[in-house]
Amino acid sequence: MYLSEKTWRWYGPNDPVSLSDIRQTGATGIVTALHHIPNGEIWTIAEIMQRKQIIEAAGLTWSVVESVPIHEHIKTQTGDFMRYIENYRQSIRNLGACGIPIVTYNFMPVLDWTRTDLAYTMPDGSKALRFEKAAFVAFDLFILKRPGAEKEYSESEIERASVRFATMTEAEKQQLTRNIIAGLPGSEESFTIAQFQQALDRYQKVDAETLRKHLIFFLKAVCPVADECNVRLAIHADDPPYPIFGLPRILSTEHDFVRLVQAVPNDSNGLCFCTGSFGVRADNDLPGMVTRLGDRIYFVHLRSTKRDAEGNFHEANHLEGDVDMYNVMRQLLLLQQRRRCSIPIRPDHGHQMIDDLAKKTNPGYSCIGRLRGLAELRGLEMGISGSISPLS
Ligand code: DNO
Repeated sequence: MYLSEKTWRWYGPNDPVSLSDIRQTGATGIVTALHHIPNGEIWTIAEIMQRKQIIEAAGLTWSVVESVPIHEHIKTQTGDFMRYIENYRQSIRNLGACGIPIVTYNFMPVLDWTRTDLAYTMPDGSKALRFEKAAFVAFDLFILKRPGAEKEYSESEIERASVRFATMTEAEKQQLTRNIIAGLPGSEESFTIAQFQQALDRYQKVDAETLRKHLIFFLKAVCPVADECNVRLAIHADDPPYPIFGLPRILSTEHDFVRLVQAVPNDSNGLCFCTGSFGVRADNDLPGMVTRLGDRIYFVHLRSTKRDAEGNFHEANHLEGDVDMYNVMRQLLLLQQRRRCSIPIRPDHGHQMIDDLAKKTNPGYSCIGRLRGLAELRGLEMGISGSISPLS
């Protein structure tokens, strides 16, 4: 029976969760990146090996890179983008030479994942990440004051945002601004308001189809190299999975990914299947996506979100919320039997809870909440594995 490989995201030597902590979680694989290397620069073999040795000395394996970030110039095809693509190819070659088999990345313009509230109190007293629509719109309209933004929202959204903004204290406005543009863990970019507007302006001529063309161009350049050195690329879903700040987003649905594979069929062109990101859209059929896209799923983020009619969502416990985790896990297990391999999974975004409430933690990446998530997911997997035949 092929079971998933249990992995854990580690932000490197400064992460408050240490490698020896991670060994006690039940994870065997590490998901990490060389966060100190500036976006666009080459990851050298020496740097990769140094990190790999630290991980192996702790009795763990470096299973996945998350992420080798894509320089903004590659997304907009401006400036030195050909040099950055060449650098990316070299980083992939170097990772391949060091035996790191999977590289996650995303192609979201300007911002990586986005939330408005990093400490939303759940009924049980733990803290969750949340995307609150009214706060987000209030930031866009009344703090950023993005030209033309009001055209993108309905009257009732604008009304709710105005009411919300009127109740915010100065400190809350600053906190909201920081949450949105100062960069969540792993996003590698952080902006002031003025820099942020400039970064948005660079996309004035880049609509969704242009951005998709740029992604395809990038993959056509990088996938042949990745194929050759046995590295698999895994694109992460947009989070949230729709356009924000007037920026295009092109990896929000099953169809988006299918189009990418049709354009670049190389084996290395794969998906990081993130149930929490895709799951924010009710029209994404998650268990069905595992079955249909399965040959290309090289890495999996397991978490659940709970959405409401106003467009808010928060991170739910891993087995609750809108994600049908039972059927996702079941399809994943069947997929691994069909492919005769283990696929790395990681528990994503746990709640801040218990002792972690008093600690400084990376938002979404505290230890105990993810430990709970991993334990629940392992139990679910084991239970389902007992009910399916290894040959099915
Ligand atoms: C958030 C993460 C993302 C992800 C990148 C992949 O928690 O899932 O930041 O790492 O989008 O490039």
